[in-house]
Amino acid sequence: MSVLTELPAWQSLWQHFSETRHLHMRDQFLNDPERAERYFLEVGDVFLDYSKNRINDETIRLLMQLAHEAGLPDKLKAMFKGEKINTTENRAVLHVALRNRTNSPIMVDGEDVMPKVNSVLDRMGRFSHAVRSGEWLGYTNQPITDVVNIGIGGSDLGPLMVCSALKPYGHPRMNMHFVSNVDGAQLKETLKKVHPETTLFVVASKTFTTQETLTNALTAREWFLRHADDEKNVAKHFVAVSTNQKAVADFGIDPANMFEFWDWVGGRYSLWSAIGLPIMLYLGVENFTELLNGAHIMDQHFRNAPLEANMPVLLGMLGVWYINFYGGGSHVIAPYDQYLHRLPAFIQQLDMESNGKQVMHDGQSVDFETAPIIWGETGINGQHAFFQLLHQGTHVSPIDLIASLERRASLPGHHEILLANVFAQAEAFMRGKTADEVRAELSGQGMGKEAMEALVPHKVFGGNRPTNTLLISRLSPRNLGSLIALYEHKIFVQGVIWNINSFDQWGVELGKQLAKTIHGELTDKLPPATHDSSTAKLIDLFRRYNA
Ligand code: G6Q
Repeated sequence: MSVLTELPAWQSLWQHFSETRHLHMRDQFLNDPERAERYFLEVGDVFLDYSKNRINDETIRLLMQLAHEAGLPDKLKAMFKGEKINTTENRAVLHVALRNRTNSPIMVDGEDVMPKVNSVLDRMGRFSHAVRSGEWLGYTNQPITDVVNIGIGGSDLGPLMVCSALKPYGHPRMNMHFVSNVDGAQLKETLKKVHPETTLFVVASKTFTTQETLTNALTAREWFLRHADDEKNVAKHFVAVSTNQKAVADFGIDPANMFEFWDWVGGRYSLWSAIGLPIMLYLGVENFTELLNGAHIMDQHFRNAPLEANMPVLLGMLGVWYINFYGGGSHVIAPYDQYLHRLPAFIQQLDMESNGKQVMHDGQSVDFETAPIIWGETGINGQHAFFQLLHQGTHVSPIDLIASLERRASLPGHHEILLANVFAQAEAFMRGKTADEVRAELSGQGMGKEAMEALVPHKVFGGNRPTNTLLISRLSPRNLGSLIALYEHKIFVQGVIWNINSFDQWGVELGKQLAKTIHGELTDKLPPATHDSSTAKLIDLFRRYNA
């Protein structure tokens, strides 16, 4: 038995679960007019309505007791203080330092990290300003019009998601492109759209050893040199973002064109660092700073608010309630905003890579579930597709419905329709539709009794399906910063409860090693002798097709 499952609060939560699981939220709302008022939180311009969850005051009390018993307050302090909480890599975890707007010292190995954070931010700012203003010129003295970020995973998804989300804030001359896939197609299609004289490549890799990124970067460089001829022109069109200066120099990018970050920034938590350079190039220094400010607001709230009024803590503990007690193994992210269409993919990596773990800090196996499967799509499109399962399927999956309140002035009428859908879905997931309600509806349409009774079971919705409604005033850099930090901290909370290391990723590292042997066999024609018969057959098939 793990320490967690022996904690008094864990045991009490099981008891509480068996006493309350039959309760229906519809009745809870009827019997408690204050419910929506009580289960509502506001941080900056982020509003969370968590009243449509299968909880009562006792649930919250016990979940908070569990957070205390699991040591959340101390572990939270340890992260902010720069302690090496990433135990398997012996690293601090300090994405919060990257947006520490008060500039208070944060020490790692006896050194305050803030001066170097600020100095890289300054360099990024000067460079972005030069590119955006047209002062930075390409090899034929033309300003940059296109930025191609070459990176994968944490060195791709964050900047890609933020640049898509904040498109209305983007520089009108700047077109942003993101190449992560090594299949050749993504790079080929991107290169068709850009011109070597006006394109800036940002090669983004924390380690600068990732095969996909280096392969794409080399191909981009060859393409560039086919047009630009002279090696000396590379400096005007290629910059690197990395922690590995030597590998950047070996690759042929002048370290003067490298923007640094540090091993205490996890890949999936790195958009606030130099990995965010494409964001700054696109949005400008002021908007990037606003993104940091928004995250800082959430950091301060997370650090200082009491647990029961702490937005990331509540979201994290509600997740624990469903994952560990209800046995819900998935969680849906449904942004009602096309600009946020990459948010589900971003949070999917953030959560599943952080908490997709099966051993605790001490190496013992867990005896409880950890990270849920995160999935999703823009909510309105999801409604016309997988929401069927969410309403009537056998899986119960909590859903985060995310939207902004202020209408976009440019297209009247749209926003009301959108928000009506958000609120109606949340209500329907909570209430469901009873057999009597279905009968009343069908008889109102004049349907005969026999036909009606045959149809009733199909049109009944059990409801009682949990949702969080997360609203922001508007999709601004500041609010997006707060929203991302909210999810980062929610994931941290769950990692603490489960006593797992949320900041390593050995499964991803394995992927980086695995392909190497087979790559040699595909290219060098070595006999694929060391594999199982299936893998050997597949390798052989590939060779025959490419002989
Ligand atoms: C993020 C992950 C992973 C990583 C990529 C790219 O937390 O570790 O997604 O970002 O594998 O790694 P590099 O930045 O080192 O190329």
